[in-house]
Amino acid sequence: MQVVYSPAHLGHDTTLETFMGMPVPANEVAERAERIRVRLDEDGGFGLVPPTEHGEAPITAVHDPGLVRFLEVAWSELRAQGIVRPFLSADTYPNRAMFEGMSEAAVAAMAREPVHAGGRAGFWGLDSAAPLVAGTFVAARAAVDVALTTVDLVLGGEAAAYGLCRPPGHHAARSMYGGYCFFNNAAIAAEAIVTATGERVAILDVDYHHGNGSQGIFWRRGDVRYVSIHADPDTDYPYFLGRADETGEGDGAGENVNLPLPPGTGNAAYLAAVDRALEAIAAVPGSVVVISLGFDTYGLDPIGSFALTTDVYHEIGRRTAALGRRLVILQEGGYHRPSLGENARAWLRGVEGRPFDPLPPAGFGPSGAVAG
Ligand code: Q9C
Ligand code: ZN
Repeated sequence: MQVVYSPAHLGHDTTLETFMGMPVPANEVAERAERIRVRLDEDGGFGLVPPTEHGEAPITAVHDPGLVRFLEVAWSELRAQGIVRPFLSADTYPNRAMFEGMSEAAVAAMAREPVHAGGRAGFWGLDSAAPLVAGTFVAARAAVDVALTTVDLVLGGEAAAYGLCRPPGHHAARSMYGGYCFFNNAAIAAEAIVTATGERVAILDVDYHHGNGSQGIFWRRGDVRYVSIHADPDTDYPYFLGRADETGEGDGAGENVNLPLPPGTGNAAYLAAVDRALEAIAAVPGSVVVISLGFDTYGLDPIGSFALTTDVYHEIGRRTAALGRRLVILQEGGYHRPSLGENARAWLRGVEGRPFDPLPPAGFGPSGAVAG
């Protein structure tokens, strides 16, 4: 299988993020993508290809141009305002209750983008867990090109291809970044497939978290079905979306399928949800499925509560390929660094119908440079 990868992600890296107001070690770090790249290389069955430049038009097909401009200038504005920080994170968010009692027209007139970098980050951001640094915009643009190049490979005839996107994307909405995501790589890919083929497209989101951005972008759309298996928002980020009764509106009524699962979910319950999700995809026409692939469902993940094991990723890949549709597989989350490469390898070998054949633990072979 072809793996699309760009080193541009290396420019988007931090050592800290904030969680409930406190600095904590960053989860979404450059080492994640490097671990996966090295492990797939060790497998010997994957070919690495660079992305091609696709420009801004596919991004503004699903995102507000204002969000794109903010992300482009946010770091230099922070510096120009003399705010010395290792990363940009919001000061104040426009909580919906701030505008309570005001008319839609009054809110539209008053709730405009401020000048202060911390206020602007609040205007465009969802939460404090998506630190923005000097290389973030270039990395996020490259992740979109990785996704669109993966689409090109599949529309060009490959049965499946894998885009090693970083930063991830599924929390980014039309006019909002957040949850380590800046541009919604999977949504941009799905939109590009609809435009190129005229077919309906399904997104299967198996990241631990609900992909609120993908759900929102296609909420009223009848041509993109969004199916997600994730942790219950009662207990997990993004808290305010992801419930089973969110099914879409208008042309999109019935096209949004949320399958929330409780903390502690293990292999058997998860696989049952996978079967339900695949049934929801098989029920609609179309020849291409976009996969939002997260490994934060793994038992040792530092921010997830599920208990999946590496062998079950192989099985999920196998069952997903058994749909008989072409797969655009895009990386989202997954934060237990030592297992990331092996989990990706298992999933992708499952798709290809190759046996799992575990490799020895990373760090004891020629890739000792990334031991741990
Ligand atoms: N204590 C993705 O997996 N909250 N994003 C983290 C950590 C934000 C996850 C809290 C989680 C965002 C793509
Ligand atoms: Zn996640």
